[in-house]
Amino acid sequence: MKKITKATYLKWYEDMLFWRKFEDKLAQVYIQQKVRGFLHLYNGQEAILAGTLHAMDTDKDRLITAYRNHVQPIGMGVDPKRVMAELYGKGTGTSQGLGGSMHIFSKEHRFYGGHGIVGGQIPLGAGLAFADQYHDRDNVTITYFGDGAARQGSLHETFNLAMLWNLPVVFCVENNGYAMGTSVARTANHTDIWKLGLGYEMPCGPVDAMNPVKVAEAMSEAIERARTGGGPTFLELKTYRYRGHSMSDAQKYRTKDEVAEYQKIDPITQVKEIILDKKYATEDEVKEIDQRVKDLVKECEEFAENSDFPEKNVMYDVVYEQEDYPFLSHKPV
Ligand SMILES: Cc1ncc(C[n+]2csc(CCOP(=O)(O)OP(=O)(O)O)c2C)c(N)n1
Ligand SMILES: [Mg+2]
Repeated sequence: MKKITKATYLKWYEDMLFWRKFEDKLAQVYIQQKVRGFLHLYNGQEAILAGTLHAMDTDKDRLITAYRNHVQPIGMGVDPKRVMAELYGKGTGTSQGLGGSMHIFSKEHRFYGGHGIVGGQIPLGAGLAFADQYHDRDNVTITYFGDGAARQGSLHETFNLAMLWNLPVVFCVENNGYAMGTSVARTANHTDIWKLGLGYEMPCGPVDAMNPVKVAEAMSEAIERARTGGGPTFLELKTYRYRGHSMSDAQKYRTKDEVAEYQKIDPITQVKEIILDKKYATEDEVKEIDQRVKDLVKECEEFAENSDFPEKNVMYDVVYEQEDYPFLSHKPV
């Protein structure tokens, strides 16, 4: 595993804080109706991405996830200004403003969405891994999905084939305790989701995903296994989301005390404490990072605000078409 150093902790702190503040800004502009449609935020779950990126080779490995998908592409190298613009529906966005919140995508950065169908990306992740195996490339695909998706049939069909074909993929369930308002305990007879791997003899286990160190360790082992021909792994990343499922969620299914309990083990606070304890940075240096983060969020907001909406014609340029298809007469010339 790549060593976890002072530089790692400082990067984790700055990255996770930026992702948190980026999402806080989105919540704010959503209320102002500048960002519309659905908006699912990642607050609380940042250690998953921080730990995963440490373990990945981001120059070659791939990442796919569900609709809680604004910060992963940023982690993979997509310009955050373009992600913000996409959420605003602006032409400078990652998909020219036509995808919006649930559909961030960047093939160039090996980030494959952004999927609104719960569990839909599980077989797609295996497909990406299959392509790498078929072409003799030693890339690994990380496939994230929620606890709600873990009970979909698509998971079982995919696990079966992924093991049969020994695919280079790491399946990660982000168990944040709830699928919309339904707790994990209400959806199955046992709450150890990682055990679903046992039926397929897939290496599997639980991970404390409020701590990026634990995530990095588990992911490094799994990625190494996949890269060296050892096949898939299934990790249950135990996490928590602080905000509602989406922006319209009265959260009647949980108490404020429950949220507060998890905030006590907040990943950003944990990392900040280590930085200060080990004297990796002084309080003042941490404040400089905080300011940098604030400035970058502002830059993203201004970029999105000042960008134009796409030309209407773009709508016709991005859909599948064939020359002899009979209904093309609406296309502007
Ligand atoms: C196939 C399908 N069924 C239902 C829905 C509606 N739906 C959207 S999100 C969601 C909950 C999924 O929860 P989970 O997988 O735990 O992910 P989380 O939101 O917690 O990240 C549901 C049921 C959907 N989008 N797709
Ligand atoms: Mg969930």
